[in-house]
This record gives sequence, C-alpha cells and structure tokens, in this order.
Amino acid sequence: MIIRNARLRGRDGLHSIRLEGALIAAIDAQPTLQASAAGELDAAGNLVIPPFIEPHIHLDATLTAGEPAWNMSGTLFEGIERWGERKAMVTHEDTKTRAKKTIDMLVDHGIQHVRTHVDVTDPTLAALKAMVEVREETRHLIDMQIVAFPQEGIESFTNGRALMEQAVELGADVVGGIPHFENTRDQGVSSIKFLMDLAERTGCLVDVHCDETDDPQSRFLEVLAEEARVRGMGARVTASHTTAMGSYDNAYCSKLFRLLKMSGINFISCPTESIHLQGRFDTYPKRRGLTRVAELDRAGLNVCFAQDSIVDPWYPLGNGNIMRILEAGLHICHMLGYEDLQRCLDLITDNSARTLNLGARYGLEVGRPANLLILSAPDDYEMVRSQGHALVSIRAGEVLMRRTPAQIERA
Ligand code: 17E
Ligand code: FE2
Repeated sequence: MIIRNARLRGRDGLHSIRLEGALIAAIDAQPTLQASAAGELDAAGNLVIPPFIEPHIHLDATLTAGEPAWNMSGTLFEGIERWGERKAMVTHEDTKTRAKKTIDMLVDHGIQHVRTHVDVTDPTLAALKAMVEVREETRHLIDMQIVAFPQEGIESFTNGRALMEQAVELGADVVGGIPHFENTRDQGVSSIKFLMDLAERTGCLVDVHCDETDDPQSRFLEVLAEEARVRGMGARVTASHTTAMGSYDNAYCSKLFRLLKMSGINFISCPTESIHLQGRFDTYPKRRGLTRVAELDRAGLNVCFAQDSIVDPWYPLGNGNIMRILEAGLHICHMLGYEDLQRCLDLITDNSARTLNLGARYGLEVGRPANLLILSAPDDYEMVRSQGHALVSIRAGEVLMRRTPAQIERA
C-alpha cells in the first residue's frame, strides 16, 4: 500500500509512505503533489501520524453511569461509592460487552494503543479475568496494557496485597495504586513500597493514581518519585492525575521538581475528568484541580493527556475522541500559546508512547509497524482549531477505519 501527499510532523514538504505487509517499508520525499493511482491512499497534503493513544482509561467501569444511581455531588469520593454499588453487579459478560463497545469508540477516533486500569479490589477478580480475554480478542483493533488497579486501596482493603499479586499472575501488565485513598498516610507510603517491589520483582510497569485530590497535604508523588529514582525505574513509572500539585505552593514545588527530574517518571493528566471532579469542596475562588501540565512540560518532564472515563460514575460524558481531551486540556492548562499549538499533538501521541514504553513499536519510521492515521488537517494547530478528525486509521498495513467528513450545503 502507498500513501501519497502526506505531510509529516517535524519534516518539511510532502512524502509518500510505502507499507509492505505489517511494516513501514519506505518514506520518500515528494517534490510536488502527485495523483494517486487506484488502490493508493491520498493524504491530500494533510498530516500522517502514528495512531492516537489512550494512556489512561477505566474500561471495566465504562458505560455504567446511573447504574444503579448517579453521582450527584460530582466528587471523586462519591464516584468510588457509586462504583462500589455497580461493582457488586459486575459479571464477566457485562464487563466484556461494555469494554468492547468502548474500544470501538476509541478505534473510531484513531486510537490503537490503550492502557486500561481494572479494579482488582474484588475478591473474585471478575473484571480483571474478563479484561484479559478482551485484550486477546481485540488485538486486531488495539494494543492493550492492563493495570491492576486497587480502587479501594492495597493496605485498606481486605487481602489487598494478595489481590494485586494474583492480578499480576493472571496477566496484568502494569501495577497500580491509590495512596491518597488509603486510610492513613502511613498506609499510603507502605502501599507505594509494596507496589514498587511487586513491579520490580515481576518486570511490570507502574502507573499509580497519585494525589487525585485538592488536598495540598497529599504528597505521595514525592514518595513514588523517590522510589523510582532509587531503583532506577523512572522511565517505567507513571504518576496519573497528581491533581494535588495544582494546590501545592510554589516553594514546595520548586523542591519537588528537582526530585521529579532526577526520577525521570512520566505524568498523565485527565483534564476533562479533573476539571469535573476536583474543586468540589471550594466555593470561590475555585481551583481548577489539575496538575501543573505546562510546568512539567517546560521542565522537560514527560506529560500526556487521557480521557479516564466514558459515561461512568465519575464522568457522564465522553465519546472516545481524544482530540476533545486535547482541546479542553490546552484551554484549562493555559497552553494555547503559539509554541504549544505548534506541537500540541505530542500530548496525545509521542509523549503517550513514551509513557507506555512503546519504544520501536510506535512511530513513523521505516521498519516500524504500519500503524498510522491520515488526519483532516495539515498541522497540529489547524487540527485542534478545526476540531479535526482521524479520517483513515491503518493497522498492520490494512485500513481499519475510514471517516467521511460532514458535508455542508449552502444556498
Ligand atoms: N477511579 C479513581 O480513583 N479515579 C478516577 N478518576 C476514576 C476512577 C475514573
Ligand atoms: Fe483514573
């Protein structure tokens, strides 16, 4: 297969891309626009990029909002309570059906890599077992990493440690955590030591829901970063949310950032989720409840955006479109400056790939997998301004999804 008239991020001019089987075989500069032959794809001067990535979502909880009750306060804590009620009704087939529906929504928006948290604070591990099957059954659509996520705590939940270990044995790829939700600060700290030991012993990656609160005293990020630094695991470790950082004072942050840089850990922000769930205990002035995305980025740390939820007890909206998250995040994080707009797709592509440790399994380079998107715009700025879409998604050299843009007729 050949894709003509492609614009590539970070390279001037037009290119044609030749795919052979499941790999990218050649990328050649084109002097001018070329007519495409039958069977070839015409990017028409628009961007061709590697697939979008969803680095943080909860596919076991998706499409359950209102079952049996809605989150009326809009807080994280009521979300956890409402999910606890729904969790009691979870079955193997119910989990698989909802997860697959949601994966279809992601695929329709050009996503081909996903990291999903799966709640393992359930003595039956029903959702985890279901998601291990879904990971296999959807391989033709998406590459999935499963996080063993202890929603109700590792230390504070009965048999929490054993459930985490069983989840890894059953096939989880990533070890999770939720230190800010443990009953005590000490348990938060010991949960991080436990989960880092588990990851180090088993070779798993790490992705911790860390300090997802407006409480400026929630300081588990420093514990996670120090554990990662000492063990030399930084590149394999991710701190998700870290919304308390939006409430830390600058004096503490200036010390913290030194450690973060030494640790080399990755960050995920879920801007639509956090603007909705955080700030709920404020009147006015009301905090935004996001981590310091622009500041992390400026400091050379790796940060990316994620959806977190689609129609679940924590967030009632969502449709799988990660461009919507990017647009919201750029607004909320004061990142609509010219330079940020020039490279904003990094936040849902290359930065996310680094977080997921995808390495040579990702990227537009000869010899890498023939997984790529044709977008509806020629550059990052225009893609976000025009609320553009992935028009074609190619996976293993075959067209997986095609989107026809809306037609408008005027008198
Ligand atoms: N669970 C949690 O602890 N935090 C979230 N944002 C979601 C689930 C969606
Ligand atoms: Fe989450």
